Amino acid sequence: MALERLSTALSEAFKKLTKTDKINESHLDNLLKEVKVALLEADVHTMAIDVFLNRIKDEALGQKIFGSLKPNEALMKIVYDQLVDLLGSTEEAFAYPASQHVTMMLVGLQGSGKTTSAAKLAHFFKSKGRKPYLIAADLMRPAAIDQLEILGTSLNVKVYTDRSSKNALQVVKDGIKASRNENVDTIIIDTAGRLHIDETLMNELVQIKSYVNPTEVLLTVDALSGQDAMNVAASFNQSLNISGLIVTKFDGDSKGGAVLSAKTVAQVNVKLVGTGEKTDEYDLFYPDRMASRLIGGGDLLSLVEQAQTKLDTVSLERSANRIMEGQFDFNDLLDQITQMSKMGSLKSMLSMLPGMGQMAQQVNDADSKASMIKSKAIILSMTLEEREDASLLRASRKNRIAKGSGVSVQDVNRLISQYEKTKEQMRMVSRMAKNAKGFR
Ligand SMILES: Nc1nc2c(ncn2[C@@H]2O[C@H](COP(=O)(O)OP(=O)(O)O)[C@@H](O)[C@H]2O)c(=O)[nH]1
Ligand SMILES: [Mg+2]
Repeated sequence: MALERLSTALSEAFKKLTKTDKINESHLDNLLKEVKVALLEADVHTMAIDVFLNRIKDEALGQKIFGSLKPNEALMKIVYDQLVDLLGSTEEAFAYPASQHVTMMLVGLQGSGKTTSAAKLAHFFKSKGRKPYLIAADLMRPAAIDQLEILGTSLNVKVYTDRSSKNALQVVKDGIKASRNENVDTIIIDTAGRLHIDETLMNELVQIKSYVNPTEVLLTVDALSGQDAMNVAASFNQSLNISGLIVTKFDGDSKGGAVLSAKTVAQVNVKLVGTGEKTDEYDLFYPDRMASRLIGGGDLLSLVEQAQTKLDTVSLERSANRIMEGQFDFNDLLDQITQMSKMGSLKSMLSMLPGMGQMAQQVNDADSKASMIKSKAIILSMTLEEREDASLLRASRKNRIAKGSGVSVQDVNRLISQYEKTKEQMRMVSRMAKNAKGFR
């Protein structure tokens, strides 16, 4: 995921405070300094950074009673709450009543991902039982029409095209008229972009918007474009009053700061992130889940949701609940390993588990398969008692386990220390989660 470095920097900054019983202002200043560097590196807009850091400072200094939390946990909760706020609204995106007919318009610079995102939206709405209909109103490049038609066809979604027209507004009018003869309820309009914002483009878009009166005007911005994305967003917002952002190319090497800047700088919320070129590579954007991931708290809800199609969700939820209760033994670890091996990429899975974000970055999916098999063998060689109580694992037992699972004693030690570390992090996260409103 983009923002991995930010997530690492945040958890490292907090880790330094774990041994501190009382947090004073200089601890706080140091933490904020480190967070600031991390945010700058992630290409978060300076205006958003200032607002964010000031709020954390105000909250932390103003809060005298930390409840049952340790000070560093209380601080983590403050950072979490402010991150959620920085990331936008927690209102669910695109949650229209089934009976509502919706129209949306995609706008953005050339190459920012409009056409791809139009197809992703069609995919999304189809998966929600809606009946999407695409209109190809980018007449700048003939290839753009073909591109949308190919994507739409692959999704079995009707695409309205008029290759003879030079007038985008007319194409939209005709397209909407034609849609009335189809059994559709979600119209998605792909529009033309330019390399830079220009007046002709804006006028065309403003005309289309005022004719259509769309439910949503969605701006696509490329996560790779860094702080520039926010200037683009602010200026589109001024002319078109956009209803949400789609941050594309959130996969790959993008720094991803756009998602942390949008609300403060451009006054728009991110609604969707694109995570690949394919029509099913996107995620709805949930500020609370993203914040939780960023502070190393994982993203259990997404994990549970993603797993629903593939896994025994009952056991997964039970395991998530146990983790949230601060219980975590080798059986849980074994359970996680088994589930993960069913789900494909360990890296992406790990990044959703509390406290595992940093581990996720060190993971290489090919190596991890081998080590997963090894870890599983080690746990299976433990007795049931040992799996529930790691303190039983003294030297002679470790030798027996190593022999039984065909690995070295170092391997066993490695797994145990990995387990201890994870358990400690989870304990911290769960304590915090119990106190954080809306955390889970
Ligand atoms: N990796 C990645 N590539 C994307 C994503 N969204 C779009 N692209 C690619 O970016 C390029 C431009 O996208 P396109 O939809 O044609 O942009 P448009 O000019 O705004 O319509 C294409 O090569 C897409 O495959 C994304 O979320 N991740
Ligand atoms: Mg396009």
